[in-house]
Amino acid sequence: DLGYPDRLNCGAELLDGTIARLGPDRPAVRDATGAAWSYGQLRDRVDALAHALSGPLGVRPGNRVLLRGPTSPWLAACWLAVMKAGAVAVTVLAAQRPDELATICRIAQVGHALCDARSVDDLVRAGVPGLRITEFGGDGPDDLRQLARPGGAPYEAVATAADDVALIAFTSGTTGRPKGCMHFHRDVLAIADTFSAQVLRPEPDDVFAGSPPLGFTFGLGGLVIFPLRAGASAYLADWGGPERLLGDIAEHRISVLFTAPTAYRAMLPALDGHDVSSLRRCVSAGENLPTATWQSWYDATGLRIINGIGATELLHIFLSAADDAIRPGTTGLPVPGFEARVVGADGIPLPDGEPGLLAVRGPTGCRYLADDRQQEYVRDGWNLTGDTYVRESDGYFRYVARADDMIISAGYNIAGPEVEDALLRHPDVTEAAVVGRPDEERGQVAVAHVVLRAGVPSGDETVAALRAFVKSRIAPYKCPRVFVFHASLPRTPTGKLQRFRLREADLE
Ligand code: 3SK
Repeated sequence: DLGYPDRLNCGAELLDGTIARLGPDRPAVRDATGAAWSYGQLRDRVDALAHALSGPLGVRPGNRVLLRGPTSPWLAACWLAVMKAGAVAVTVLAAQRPDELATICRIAQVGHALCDARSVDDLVRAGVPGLRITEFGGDGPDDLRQLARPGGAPYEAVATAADDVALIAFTSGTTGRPKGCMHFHRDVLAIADTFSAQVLRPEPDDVFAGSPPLGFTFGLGGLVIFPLRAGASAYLADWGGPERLLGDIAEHRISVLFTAPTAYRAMLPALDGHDVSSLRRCVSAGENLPTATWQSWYDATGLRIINGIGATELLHIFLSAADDAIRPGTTGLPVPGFEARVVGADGIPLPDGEPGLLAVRGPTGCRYLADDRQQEYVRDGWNLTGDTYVRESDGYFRYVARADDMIISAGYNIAGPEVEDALLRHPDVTEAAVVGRPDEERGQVAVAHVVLRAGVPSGDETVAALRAFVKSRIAPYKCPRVFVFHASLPRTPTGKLQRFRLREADLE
């Protein structure tokens, strides 16, 4: 029990609560255009936006408000204003296309949208009946920035209940129909008071930055909720590639970095000439972190990546470890406040060392909006994340694969991520995904989809070298039978590998 009162508004807690503790003058958010707002300035803008929402825009507590745009201080301010106004934020990705946006608006019954002027076309094209779109970030006379000029009266946050819905975050996983995950005001604070407070332990002088967009709860937590709860600041910008992120780290003295394994791998060859000495915490989530990537980042920077697994259904990270507790090759331990176990298909816990389904429970949890997949995700109060894990005898949790991604070949179980880790240790490999292909004789065979370092030929010699390399590191039966070379691998807008697309392409 995190001891929250029955009446709780997470927007007010994150802003006014932090100002009450640390004063209004500390830096809060900044961006590449030179905008740099203190906590007091951020609150002025948020309050002006909240007045505009509850006044001329006619948004009432409980109304669903879609938020869309590139990562920016204005997008963060709009999210906070929606919270303070007691409305429900429906966060979407700038990358989502009109059809997806229309589906989300229908499921979440969205009536209002606050949309960055740069991302408005697709939302208009979605043609959502009755949707009132207000733009922000532009210079037009109707822009929200004009409606919400700072300097007015403070806004008294709506006295929401701790378990009123604050946000609906959409996920379609790596495939499938979108599902809206509802999270309460208390959930928003809970992720800051568990993973962030206990594993990251940020200080007010920390500067947060990273690549996940605010429409992905990994980014919303890491770049808005965690820094504000700690009285720290955030540099808010979209992912612009490894060079840009490294430049931003040096220029803005970033100390807490949130990104995914692919971005750590992409930054490695570009590290030379960039000053990353300000970094003290590097968080990786969104995908399995191969040990090879952890080790290369450690060798190059001396920094131990904090690995974590989270889910939109649980809002943020629930297994992780920091500092001396980090054990490369594992995800870590349940974040204080969460419990985790490995269960069989019948939901009964398995002995340590045996692979099974990861089951988690804690202060946050899955509440799908009007979706009967709820019964599959939550059983007996435990959230089944769809990941296969092993719990080691010392209590550490080791990722094996997504439950539906295990390859069964001639009776052997092959976990794609273990083979990918072996491949990624080869200096010529920059990305790897290992998936199953149906095979008459063996049931399935493992196929390696590989991105090679620029200039490395993709011929038989490379295949032979990769085969020999993998066989020298893991049991030879796990070595892929087939190698396919690509310029890049298919990913979701949140950066997750789309293995199903590789499997489908392989069958064509
Ligand atoms: O989907 C994920 O992997 C994730 C990771 C960290 C925090 C939140 C999410 C959704």
